[in-house]
Amino acid sequence: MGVLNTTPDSFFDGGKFNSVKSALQQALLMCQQGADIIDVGGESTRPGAKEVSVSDEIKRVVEVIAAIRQETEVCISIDTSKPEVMLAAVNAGASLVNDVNGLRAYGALEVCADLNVPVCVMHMQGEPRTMQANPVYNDVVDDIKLFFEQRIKSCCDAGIKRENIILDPGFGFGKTLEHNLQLLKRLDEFQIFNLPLLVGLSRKSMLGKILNDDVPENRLFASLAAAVLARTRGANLFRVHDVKATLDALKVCDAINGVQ
Ligand code: 7PM
Repeated sequence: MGVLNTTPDSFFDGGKFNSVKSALQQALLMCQQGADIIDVGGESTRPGAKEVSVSDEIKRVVEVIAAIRQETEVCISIDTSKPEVMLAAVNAGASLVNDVNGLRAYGALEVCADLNVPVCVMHMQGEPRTMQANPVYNDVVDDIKLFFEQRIKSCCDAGIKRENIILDPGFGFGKTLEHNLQLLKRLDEFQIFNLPLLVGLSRKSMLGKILNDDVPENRLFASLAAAVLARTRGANLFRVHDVKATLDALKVCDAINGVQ
């Protein structure tokens, strides 16, 4: 899954892809490099992000999704927590909903059930603006397992098919470095649900903390190491900025896993 930020102030792509044309170019490049999914995000609720109205967010993502859809058949996911944006994005050609809020917004479960699309349910403790202030868990893996159990039940009760659910522990979302390391080390424990596991580790600040490097652009090699480690513990989908590099690393990983 290649990351395509349409926000003018996104943390890595930093406004480079804020026009539809350059967003499309970046999407096509990631497809060429082997991405199966393009994750289109236009949210304004991330830490430090500027406030943008729902209608502006819809306009931005719909334009980009429509442009990608015109050029390729690639699966497009919409990275949003807002049911209005989910609906508009799927109508414009997206076929997967990626929600960092785990479909907890009012109306999100119902919209996704109606749309009958796969959903990525991510764990986040707290909310983006304050989540990193003082994250606390009893046991981070056990607590997130319980969260997944509850969200899977809510999804199924709302009419979302169980086979349409993807789980994501939400690296960096209301977690200390210790929590993130624990999650990565014990990622295999989430295989109990028998559902696909998505991980977003690409260029995240947890890697910056390990490297003692504040610059996201300097975290590619650390991101590849993290992706490989996640793969050996059962991750199925990888939300990344660097598609070709990650795919190469994962190919080596899978080749070794396939050997007798
Ligand atoms: C600021 C804070 C900017 C966080 C960007 C981010 C994930 C995701 C994101 C993830 C899924 C980033 C994040 N992360 N969706 N969207 N899983 N499913 O580092 O880990 O890209 S945004």
